[in-house]
Order: sequence, then C-alpha cells, then structure tokens
Amino acid sequence: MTQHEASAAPTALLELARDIAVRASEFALEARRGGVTVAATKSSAVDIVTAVDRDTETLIRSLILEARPDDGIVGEEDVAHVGTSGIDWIVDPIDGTVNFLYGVPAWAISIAVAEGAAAGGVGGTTLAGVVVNPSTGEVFEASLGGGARLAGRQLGVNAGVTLSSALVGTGFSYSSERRREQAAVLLELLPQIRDIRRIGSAALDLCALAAGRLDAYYERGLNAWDHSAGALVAREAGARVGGPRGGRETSELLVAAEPGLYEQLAAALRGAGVEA
Ligand code: LIP
Repeated sequence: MTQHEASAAPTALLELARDIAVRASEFALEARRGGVTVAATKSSAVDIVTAVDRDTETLIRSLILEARPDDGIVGEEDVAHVGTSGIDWIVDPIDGTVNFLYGVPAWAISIAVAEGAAAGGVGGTTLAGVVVNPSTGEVFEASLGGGARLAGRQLGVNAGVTLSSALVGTGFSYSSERRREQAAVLLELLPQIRDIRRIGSAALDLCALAAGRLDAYYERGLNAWDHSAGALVAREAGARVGGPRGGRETSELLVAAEPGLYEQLAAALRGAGVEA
C-alpha cells in the first residue's frame, strides 16, 4: 500500500475526522458560552443560522485542508470547495441548529468522508463518519467495514422489534407546507408504533438508532450533511438505510432500521402515501 493509499484508508480518515470533530466541538461549546444570536435565516423564517455555525464550519474547513489540501469539502454554511483527490468531506458544523439556539442539549458536529461523491455530497461511498454531541461529550464514529463505536464500545441496533413496539425517530421541515404533509403521515403512522421521538438532529437520530436508543428513524427533506456521517454509523451498527422505493437515501426520503423492522416501517409509510 502506498503512503497515499494508506492516508485515504477508512481508518486513517476516521482518525483525522475524529480529531477535527472533537476540536470543533470544543470550539462550538466555548463559543456558545459567549451567547448565541441568529445571524441570518435561509429557506424560511425558522430556518436559522448562527455565527457559531459559520465560524465552526470555517474552523473545520481549515483543519481539513491543512491536513489534506487536495480534498473537496461540502458544507452546510459555505460554498463547495472542489478538490482533486476524489475524497470529499461532508460537513454539518452544527446539526440541530434550533436546539443549539435554544440550549437544548441535542446538537451535533457531523463530519463524513466519502469517495466518488457528486455535487452536494451525494451518491458517493462514505468511508468514515463522526458525530459528536458536545453537550454530552459522546463521540459516535464508524469506518466502512470497521464497525460503529461509542466510547470504544461496539454499537448494534435493536433486533427482533416489531412495528407495534417500535420507538421511531423523525423530524420535520422548516417549510410550513411540508410540515403539514409530514403531520398527515404521522397521523397514519403513530397508532401503529410504540411512540415517536423528535430529537431535532438527524445525525443524533441515526446515532441513537445505532446505539439502540431508537428502533427506527425516517425523515424527508434532509441534506447530505445532515445524514452522511450518521448513516454510516447506523449501517455499521447493523441498520439498513434507504430511501425512495427501496433505493438509496436521498433528500426526498431517508428510512433507517434493523432490516426486519425496515420492511414493516416502509410498508406503513407506503400506506401513509410515502414512496418508501
Ligand atoms: C436539522 C436536521 C433535523 C431536521 C431539522 C433540521 P439543521 O438540521 O438535523 O433532522 O428535523 O428540521 O433540518 O438545520 O439543524 O442542520
């Protein structure tokens, strides 16, 4: 293996991603202590971005390019940086921004590393992923084929859960009209499951699934930076992760669960009009 190949190995990329995510977590926590204000709104009046989102992504980008100057970067808060190495970093500096603004301890630094990704960070193969919850200090991580871990402990999804006993995570859009549609789906689904949890961060939802704190998760309207790292953690913990009509996850739909439960949840979502 050449030095270049070794540096692009999933485990090497994971070590670098973990170091960067932990440093970004410390930065964001310290910045939060200085107070948080809304810097701008994006797709709607409730789709907010804070200066800490932007500053944390700037820090993450600088650390990535310092270590791997030829890589590309796709992040939520800045324009894409096109690389030449075929390796792209998919970054959400603060996933769960509304929780961050309100001080709800459920927001995350999410960093994925992929090869062969297209514009927007979609369609590639995720080699490594790290999700840090700065409020709890939890560092969820996974490398392709290397398993998923939290604090050195191997993670595994809950097995043998039927839909009627399933604790299911989901989330809702910043668009009022899409939330109306999502509420209609929930109206159909809720009587068929144990209960719903709306954590407010897709990255933490997917890690909760990997850790057995949820049995399943689905959401519509996510971006690659919301789910890329968490989806690898969930897959490496034994979850099936998919999207519309049984294919790959997309911005249209992401469904994740232990494979047996996945089929039951997908059928229930189809019954509610979702093309799962
Ligand atoms: C959030 C997602 C969450 C979704 C929220 C929001 P953000 O990402 O992680 O799952 O329900 O509406 O999109 O905007 O905090 O990075």
